[in-house]
Amino acid sequence: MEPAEGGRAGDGEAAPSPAGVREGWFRETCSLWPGQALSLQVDEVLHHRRSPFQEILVFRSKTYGNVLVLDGVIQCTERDEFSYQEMIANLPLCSHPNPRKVLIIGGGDGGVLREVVKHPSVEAVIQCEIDEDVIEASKKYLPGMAVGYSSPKLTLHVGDGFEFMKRNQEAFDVIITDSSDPMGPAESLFKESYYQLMKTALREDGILCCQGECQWLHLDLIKEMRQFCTSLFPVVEYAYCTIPTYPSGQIGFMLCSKDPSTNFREPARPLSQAQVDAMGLKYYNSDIHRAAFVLPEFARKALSTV
Ligand code: SPM
Repeated sequence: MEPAEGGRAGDGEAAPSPAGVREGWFRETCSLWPGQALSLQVDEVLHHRRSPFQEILVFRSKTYGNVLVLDGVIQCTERDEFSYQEMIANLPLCSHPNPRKVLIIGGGDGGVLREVVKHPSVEAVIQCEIDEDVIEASKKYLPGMAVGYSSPKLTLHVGDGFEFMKRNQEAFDVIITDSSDPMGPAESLFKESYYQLMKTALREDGILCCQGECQWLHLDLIKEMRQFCTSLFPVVEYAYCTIPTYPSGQIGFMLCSKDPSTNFREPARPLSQAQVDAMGLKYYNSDIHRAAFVLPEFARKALSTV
């Protein structure tokens, strides 16, 4: 592989210099957040290859640990990943009275899986990730996230989440979709037909939680999603967390329940401080769960009309 500008080459098949790496810095630009960019200083490019689905880049950064980038967009850094992974896992799991069987769609780095298997009530986790190369890169360069792959609760399915759910109806207590952004391979995961399919794959009191984009950047998309979710589910909420390396420093979650009595804003199973400590949580606790649904006025107003 050709060395990237500003970074020494690591392993991987021959590939051109990683998009976005220049003069020792990785710069994340994307048409989904026009006119703004986040830059991280690169110590070394560790892995760069094109899988059948996307361009995969892992680099060691100066101050955020190892960083996974797919098609030029940051997916996680070792320094702040816990915020997103803990929230997308624990918001739905702590809202369900007894989650036993969980489906994760996407989440190839393993961080969400790591959080889900911590729950004693969870007996089985099925993860459906389409890109095996992301899993392998994570096992090698993001071991703190990929640790979940060694759980005996896991059945890993490398393949398409749509096809898997069509074959597994009314099967899951919780479905978590840990996807990249709505362009390229993940575009269909932000559409009504996908939410309809998740609904049929959930048990009668099932809950779903999906990567729900950022209120500062994608309010129209969030509004549209909330609209179709409300036509499918009796309970729908949007929550968010802070995370320095996603655009605008935040990312949200769309939560839907088939059970009309679900109240996402109050955890059905609050965690004691001893449980938070035992689970090694660094972002999620029951207070941040409640706070995650309290939106700034511009977003509250936009979404309350839906
Ligand atoms: N397990 C971590 C995978 C991350 N999945 C979400 C990535 C989103 C990246 N882009 C954020 C853009 C927010 N508008």
